[in-house]
Amino acid sequence: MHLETPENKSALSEINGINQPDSISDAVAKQIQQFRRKQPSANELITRIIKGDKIALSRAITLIESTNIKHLEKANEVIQGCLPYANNSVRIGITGVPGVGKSTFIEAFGKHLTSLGKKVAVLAVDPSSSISHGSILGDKTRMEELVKDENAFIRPSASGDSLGGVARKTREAIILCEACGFDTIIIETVGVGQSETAVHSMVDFFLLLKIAGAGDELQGIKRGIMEMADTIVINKADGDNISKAKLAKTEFNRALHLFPAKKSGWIPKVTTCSAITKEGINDVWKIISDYFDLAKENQYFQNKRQEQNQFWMMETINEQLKTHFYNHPDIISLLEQNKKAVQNNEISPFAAAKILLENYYK
Ligand SMILES: Nc1nc2c(ncn2[C@@H]2O[C@H](COP(=O)(O)OP(=O)(O)OP(=O)(O)O)[C@@H](O)[C@H]2O)c(=O)[nH]1
Ligand SMILES: [Mg+2]
Repeated sequence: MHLETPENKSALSEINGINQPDSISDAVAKQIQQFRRKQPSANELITRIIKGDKIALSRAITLIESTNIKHLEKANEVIQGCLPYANNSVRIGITGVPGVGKSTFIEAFGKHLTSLGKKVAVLAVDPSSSISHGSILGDKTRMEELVKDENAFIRPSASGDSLGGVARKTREAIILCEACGFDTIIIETVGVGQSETAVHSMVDFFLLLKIAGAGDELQGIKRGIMEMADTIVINKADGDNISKAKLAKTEFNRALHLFPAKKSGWIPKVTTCSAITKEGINDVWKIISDYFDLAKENQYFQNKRQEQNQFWMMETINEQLKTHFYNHPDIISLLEQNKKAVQNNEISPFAAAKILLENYYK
């Protein structure tokens, strides 16, 4: 073997080692080291989350969102460990069509809450975010103040191809946020599709954000969403819009009266606000706290949470059964064959389903 000596130095040789080039700063080197550092154990994460450590909270939520089985096992351990410290919060769902001002509203509303001494976590359910990379992340600039607030935590929507999966991850993240000391959890969702129903089933209070339109306010609102709302807030009630917003408020109030009474005994309220001037933001919180006073007094709050827990147990079972079925190696190829056969009318859809299920259970 040819050994390198100082005399026959070659550029390919590193026998004497080389000095770090100046371009690698100590700070960057430290960051890289930290990045490569051993992942904290589940117990470490639990201890840190309970102490209110937001970095540990973020890391644990990342585990929840991972598709790696090992991460998921660890995530489950962390959730289990946090569970006794969770549940002590109010959970508020906020929905509204794109552009209605959800992000701006959450910024103003969240700041109002932290000024009252509350600790606010903002999460999102947005199944489309696998494409748009998280609506909250994209407009963190709209939550400039809240992002910097020590008593706030903002996390963009988990990505995923099924609403059920995204919703489960958000629900688990709620538990971790609560264990971390956040007493007000806001769940944002875009007012399109099925995601409102999923959010409605994980929150205590549901807020529908609207803007005053060209007069016919009720047009285009799905009845189901109106029915879920505990309050309708007409945003952008500023400048020339104030009188239109007031008219819209009357119209919504009238429409809400046509819906059957809520099990909670609560009569939904309509109010106006401006997320920009902050006018009316405190009234929104007043309405929400009135609701909580009522629902806690008449036990609806506690009962609804129990029902939701059962619902989520069933949902999780459904979700996992489906995932297991569709990822089963035998099923994947058999499914493709049967899809073609059904398409070519060689077999009925029911007979094909039977074959697949029988193969799965055998
Ligand atoms: N005048 C006025 N403009 C507002 C108000 N709230 C939001 N806006 C504006 O409306 C636009 C949309 O606001 P966003 O907060 O991004 O709306 P969003 O509902 O989060 O939209 P998506 O994230 O796309 O679903 C922005 O240009 C805001 O500045 C308000 O109270 N008054
Ligand atoms: Mg937004």
